[in-house]
Amino acid sequence: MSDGAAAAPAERTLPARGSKGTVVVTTVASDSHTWNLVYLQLLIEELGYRVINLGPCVPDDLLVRECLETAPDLLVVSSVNGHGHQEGMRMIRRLREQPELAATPAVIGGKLGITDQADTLSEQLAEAGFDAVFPDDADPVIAFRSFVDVLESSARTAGSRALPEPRITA
Ligand code: B12
Repeated sequence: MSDGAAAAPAERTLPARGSKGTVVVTTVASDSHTWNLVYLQLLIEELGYRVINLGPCVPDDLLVRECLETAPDLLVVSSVNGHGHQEGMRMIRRLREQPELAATPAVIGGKLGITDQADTLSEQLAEAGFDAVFPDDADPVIAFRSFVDVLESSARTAGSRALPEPRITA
């Protein structure tokens, strides 16, 4: 840089692609799978949102920092390596401890455990603070799209950050 101006990260200099708001897409700290994140980014962009995709293996501290900085309209956590339940519980508690993030809509989905107890795991994740849980044994993408629809219509009628009733899809 010859003029001494600091270059901002490319992601932050892009104009918002969608007009509806910003969605942070992330996984948990141990999870190195990436195609799930790419898939979700494309899906959410198609729904009209700007997406900040944090990529694989995101430590809790980094996620909290990013969410505090960007104040997303929705946080989407995806995990497929089998640790999503365990690490998602820890992650959402860390986020909800921050007053600024206490009401941020947050969902989690994917292959959340290594047993077939999706119902129990989903209930625990919802109790810990997720607004919706989309385990992979149902039709998570269809359920997610209708969650976003409800989120948008509640925001329109009740002001921003209005949430649908907590829900679990299994
Ligand atoms: C490719 C792959 C890898 C690649 C990843 C490369 C990369 N750059 O991503 C590599 C080889 C690195 C890899 C590593 C491992 N993998 Co792997 N991997 C796969 C594989 C074959 C495909 C995953 C994929 O890309 N799918 C395509 C994407 C688009 O689909 P998806 O991930 O299923 O996501 C969909 C849904 O889950 C859903 N979804 C996901 N998240 C969310 C979130 C929300 C909110 C919603 C609504 C929906 C949603 O929507 C997506 C689109 O339909 C799967 C098996 C399979 N056939 O699924 C195993 C699989 C995910 N891997 C598995 C495992 C165990 C591992 C390892 C732990 C293996 C090991 N012992 O080292 C490591 C992970 C290490 C780590 N630290 O995470 C297991 C997980 C088991 C479980 N959860 O019960 C699987 C299921 C294989 C198996 N049958 O055992 N893996």
